[in-house]
Amino acid sequence: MISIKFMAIQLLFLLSLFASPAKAYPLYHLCGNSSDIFTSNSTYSSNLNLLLSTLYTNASAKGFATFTTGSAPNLIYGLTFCRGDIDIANCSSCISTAISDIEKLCPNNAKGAIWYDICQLYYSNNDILSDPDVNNSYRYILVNPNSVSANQLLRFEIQTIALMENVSDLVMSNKSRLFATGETALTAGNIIYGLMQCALDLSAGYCRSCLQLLVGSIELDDRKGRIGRLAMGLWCNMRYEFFKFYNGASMLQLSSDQPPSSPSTTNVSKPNDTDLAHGGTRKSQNDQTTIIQGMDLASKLKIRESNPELSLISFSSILDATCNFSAANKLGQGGFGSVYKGQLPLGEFIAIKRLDAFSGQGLEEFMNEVKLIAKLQHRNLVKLLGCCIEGEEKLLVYEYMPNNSLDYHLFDPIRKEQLDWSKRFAIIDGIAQGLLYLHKYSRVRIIHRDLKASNILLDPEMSPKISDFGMARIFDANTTQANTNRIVGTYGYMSPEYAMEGIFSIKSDVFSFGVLMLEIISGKRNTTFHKFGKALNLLAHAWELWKNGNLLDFVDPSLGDKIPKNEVSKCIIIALMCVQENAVDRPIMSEIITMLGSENIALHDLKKPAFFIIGNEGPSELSLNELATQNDITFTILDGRIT
Ligand SMILES: *[C@@H]1O[C@H](CO)[C@@H](O)[C@H](O)[C@H]1NC(C)=O
Ligand SMILES: *[C@@H]1O[C@H](CO)[C@@H](O)[C@H](O)[C@H]1NC(C)=O
Ligand SMILES: *[C@@H]1O[C@H](CO)[C@@H](O)[C@H](O)[C@H]1NC(C)=O
Ligand SMILES: *[C@@H]1O[C@H](CO)[C@@H](O)[C@H](O)[C@H]1NC(C)=O
Ligand SMILES: *[C@@H]1O[C@H](CO)[C@@H](O)[C@H](O)[C@H]1NC(C)=O
Ligand SMILES: *[C@@H]1O[C@H](CO)[C@@H](O)[C@H](O)[C@H]1NC(C)=O
Ligand SMILES: *[C@@H]1O[C@H](CO)[C@@H](O)[C@H](O)[C@H]1NC(C)=O
Ligand SMILES: *[C@@H]1O[C@H](CO)[C@@H](O)[C@H](O)[C@H]1NC(C)=O
Ligand SMILES: *[C@@H]1O[C@H](CO)[C@@H](O)[C@H](O)[C@H]1NC(C)=O
Ligand SMILES: *[C@@H]1O[C@H](CO)[C@@H](O)[C@H](O)[C@H]1NC(C)=O
Ligand SMILES: *[C@@H]1O[C@H](CO)[C@@H](O)[C@H](O)[C@H]1NC(C)=O
Ligand SMILES: CC(=O)N[C@H]1CO[C@H](CO)[C@@H](O)[C@@H]1O
Repeated sequence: MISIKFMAIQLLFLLSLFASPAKAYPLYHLCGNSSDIFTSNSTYSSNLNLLLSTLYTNASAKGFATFTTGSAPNLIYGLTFCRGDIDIANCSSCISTAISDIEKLCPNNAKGAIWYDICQLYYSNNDILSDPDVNNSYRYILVNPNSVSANQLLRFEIQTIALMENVSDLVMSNKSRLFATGETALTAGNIIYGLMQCALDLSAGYCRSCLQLLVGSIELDDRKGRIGRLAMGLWCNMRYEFFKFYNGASMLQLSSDQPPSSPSTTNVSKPNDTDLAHGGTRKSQNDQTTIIQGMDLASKLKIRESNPELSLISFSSILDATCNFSAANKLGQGGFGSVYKGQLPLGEFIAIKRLDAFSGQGLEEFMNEVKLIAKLQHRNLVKLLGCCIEGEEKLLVYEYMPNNSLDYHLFDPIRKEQLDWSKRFAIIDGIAQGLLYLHKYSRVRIIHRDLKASNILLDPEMSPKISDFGMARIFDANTTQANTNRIVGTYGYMSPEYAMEGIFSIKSDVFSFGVLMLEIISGKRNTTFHKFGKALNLLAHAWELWKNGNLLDFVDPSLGDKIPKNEVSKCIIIALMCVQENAVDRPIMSEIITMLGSENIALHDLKKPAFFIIGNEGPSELSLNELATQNDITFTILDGRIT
């Protein structure tokens, strides 16, 4: 497979190309390299004929087929499938065209791949079936050169991504189909139609990361708001257009223009800007503000566009909602202030963070930060609904999460029983997705800086939502890659470079993520682990077990012994990669997600993690020699693979 040249291309998207669906027209093809040539009338040649004709026959039954034939060195693997909305007759006709085209385009070649609008075919003498293209590196992208207007760009991008994310969810909801379509109205009469698909039999984790990479390509395109896009990998594909290009009704409709389903308008007064600027109290009670809640993303955007100040909420309505910040309403104390539960006049619950006094930032700067953070929308981030500033009071209003935070479940001997491995894995994966969005996919890079179990909230389905993201920004606007003299965060989750020198980057979040993964897998807090007569953290323990080949001893006993051992081991190893002492040795979130979604991961140079001994003065690094002397361990740098 390596020998097929990597090719991610963007061509002008010619609508006329698809004007006549009856005639299959190849969009693109790839062949193996010159050393992959076989001779005519060879065994390989007859195996390939058998493979292609079997793929054709089998796919003519259900629109999808894989097949393997021959024995080494003439072993050959193949995969073909049609778009999920295509009927069998058109499907077999497309595959038949693909077979005759590829024989002409890649004559006597051991490898080939060809894409059409409605079907695709791929074969190779490498085991592409049990080792799919994990990074989705062979992909083909066509874009429509036309763009939406500049004033629709943001809304188009967010709405398209929301649509495609919803469609991806639907793809994965039915394993016997792995295909979905959906639509959403950008403006009245301007409907975006989207389609996503994975090859049947692709594992859920890989299907998800495969689709995610394609959705990610929307934002990586310099934000040009291209009105149509077709992205095809070998194992999954995606397309959206402003016209309906698929057969059948859309399987999902993402509402945008219809009114919110639940009443969400309440009469709260909007602070008077002049008053705010002077830190004074507000007297007028006449303005009407809508609290953005209980609506889908597109409705929110619409309202926000037409009313940019909308997310301001009056202090008096917050006092009402929280019974004057009564102790009974207090949910907890976070790094930046206290959190209260509140209830709006119409009954909806909200969570309110009352920030500790902070300095160094003007009102306008603070508001800009809040607006920016309110734009971040991801299923694994807690939604910021609004804010309130009055006098010295600064409050942020979030959606309320009834299931409390992860630490509440994870570190409780009874409640942790509910967190079986599949839930824990889904939590790890969700946190990774949210963090990737913060680091990479959102419009600004956000470094969380205080990722820990108590900052992971759980929704009713126990799906994780990162909270307190963006707090670092609010507290210090100058923090994207610099040093900080105010070290926020929690010892134990902090990377060494951050704890010691105040240097932070996306890699310090990766470190915290690694600690969090280790906690989720072991069910133990970072600190409670005792070894060598000192409180030694989980990292050292995990490393020691990995070195000694007893990795599974690390796992929380309450998970029982029916865990998928390979997956669990893989997760511990990924966590160890994340807590590497040197930031450059740690993976980035997109790599972590790829690893979480694939069966095999390559281990390059896994080095000792950063060890801390927790003392009264905070963390101090335990040198390798010191640890080795204490326990007579010889550390070695390991390479290898787990399967
Ligand atoms: C062709 O691919 C093979 C692997 O299939 C690789 O070993 C070889 O170096 C490649 N040759 C060229 C010329 O790229
Ligand atoms: C392959 O076999 C066919 C018929 O058996 C024969 O006509 C043809 O010349 C052969 N080709 C080669 C390259 O040997
Ligand atoms: C696919 O082809 C193989 C080999 O001919 C056969 O054993 C298998 O039953 C076929 N599967 C389907 C779904 O037709
Ligand atoms: C193939 O697809 C076209 C366009 O969707 C459709 O009109 C036609 O009926 C299909 N052909 C068959 C044989 O179903
Ligand atoms: C996947 O991508 C990662 C990071 O770019 C790279 O290190 C790795 O070799 C790739 N794996 C494959 C199988 O191409
Ligand atoms: C779209 O996804 C969001 C976030 O996961 C979800 O809340 C919403 O219900 C979905 N909408 C549809 C129509 O499926
Ligand atoms: C899943 O997909 C199959 C194949 O299209 C379909 O027959 C079945 O009804 C779907 N199941 C659900 C629950 O939608
Ligand atoms: C809001 O105020 C208007 C008039 O000022 C009133 O008619 C309406 O009932 C109020 N809405 C609520 C939810 O109190
Ligand atoms: C805001 O308050 C100031 C002073 O109290 C007043 O002069 C101004 O007219 C008010 N603005 C609005 C829009 O109500
Ligand atoms: C909040 O305090 C105000 C003034 O002290 C009081 O009038 C009001 O009843 C209190 N509200 C609640 C819900 O306790
Ligand atoms: C951010 O940096 C700018 C210029 O580098 C400086 O003027 C400003 O005071 C800084 N703001 C904070 C909150 O440190
Ligand atoms: C020493 C240390 O860093 N302990 C932290 C471990 O994690 C909990 C939260 O789960 C923090 O509260 C501790 O401070």
